[in-house]
Amino acid sequence: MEGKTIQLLVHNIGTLVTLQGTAGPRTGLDMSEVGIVEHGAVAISDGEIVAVGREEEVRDQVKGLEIETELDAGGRLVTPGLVDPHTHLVHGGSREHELALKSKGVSYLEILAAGGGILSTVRATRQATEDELYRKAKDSLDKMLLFGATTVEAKSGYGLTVEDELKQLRVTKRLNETHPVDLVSTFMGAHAVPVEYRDRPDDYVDLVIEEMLPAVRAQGLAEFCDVFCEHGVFTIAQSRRILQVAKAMGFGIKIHADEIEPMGGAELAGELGCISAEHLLAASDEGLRAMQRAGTVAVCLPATSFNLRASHARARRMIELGVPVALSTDYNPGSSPTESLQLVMTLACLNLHMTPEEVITAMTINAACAIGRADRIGSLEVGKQADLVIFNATNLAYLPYHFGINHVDAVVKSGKIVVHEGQLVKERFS
Ligand code: IZC
Ligand code: ZN
Repeated sequence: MEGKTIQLLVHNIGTLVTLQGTAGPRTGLDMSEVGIVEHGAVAISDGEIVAVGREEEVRDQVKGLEIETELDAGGRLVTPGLVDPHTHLVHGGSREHELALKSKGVSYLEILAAGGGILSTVRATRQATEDELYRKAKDSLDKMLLFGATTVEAKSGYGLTVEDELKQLRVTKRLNETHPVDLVSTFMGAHAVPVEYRDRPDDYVDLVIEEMLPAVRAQGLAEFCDVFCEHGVFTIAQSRRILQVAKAMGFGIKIHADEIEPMGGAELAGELGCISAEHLLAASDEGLRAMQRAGTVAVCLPATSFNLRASHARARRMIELGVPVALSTDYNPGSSPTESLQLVMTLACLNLHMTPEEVITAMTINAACAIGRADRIGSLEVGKQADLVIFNATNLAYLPYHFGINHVDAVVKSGKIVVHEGQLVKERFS
């Protein structure tokens, strides 16, 4: 600590949720241990946390050091920056016309089979320029930040040609370089079978394996590979082929599994050692056990269930079986057009029967594990990146309770105040 300058001291924190303790992913009862400190403070130097805990202790540790900025949290609630581990951030167009179809009872897979759904976003994304995709995604990323997200995963999968997939991934890279929110990039060429391949889906799988994956790898445009394993989309056998090759090439692997039909996607996630499996509404106990053995994180998406008026992931069963649970918006133009992790908090409490403590664990340390970032983010501990949120609330339960509004007062990203009094601090953006 000697000789350091304190870039920022966040003090007068009423309730400081640190998530200190088990490194994660957290399972079972550990998901309820959120490491609360009352009358807390966080000291930051060079973008990293150098002291965190009770205010007297933190002040003692930084005694004699120059403090550049002090931020008074006003006795409110502070948590680690929220981590959104599953989004389809970059895309063209929107699908509000599907709302009327949904309210009439037309299902998600019926809309897709009729050439709508994902395929209508594919048309809009192919038509859009890189700048147009960038501006639209930036607008959503600003909203995510305003709602408290400091790291966001973003998938491709609306190009479905080599060039259009690379175009989407380049937008993610450029946003990561210019926006304060950190992005983690996932290649999802196997998101739908494009119309050109409708009658020969295995040829499309070959294209993904032989051309897309090597191009994405060579250009360093994605860290993870994901597949939409679902009836009418990609089969278990096709998903296995793609993910095995991706793994051998050095990608981390993820799978949209058992969202609508129980297909054995959770079992496959365990078999292949996926870092995470997503949705899982219809996952069997056997599948969940396979995930538990492999340490695969279950990424639950209750805003999608809400919006599709579907059933809900069995989060309580997952927690009981020792599967680590994370939560995400699943932000996308079809099944979950929302950037708000705070809405997801409410839905997770009411529909997945999770407690506010489990919910914050699922949106911080466990979400960080789902994208391979738990060494840097997801908890407020010495040596980690200084990403935190000050909420206009005094306790954790207030966030899911008072729903449909934004409680964020301030966001600190890598030690810089990027949201202040609920507004973006524009000079922090390049
Ligand atoms: O655009 O509908 N579920 N993929 C799998 C999505 C939803 C995104 C979309
Ligand atoms: Zn998804």
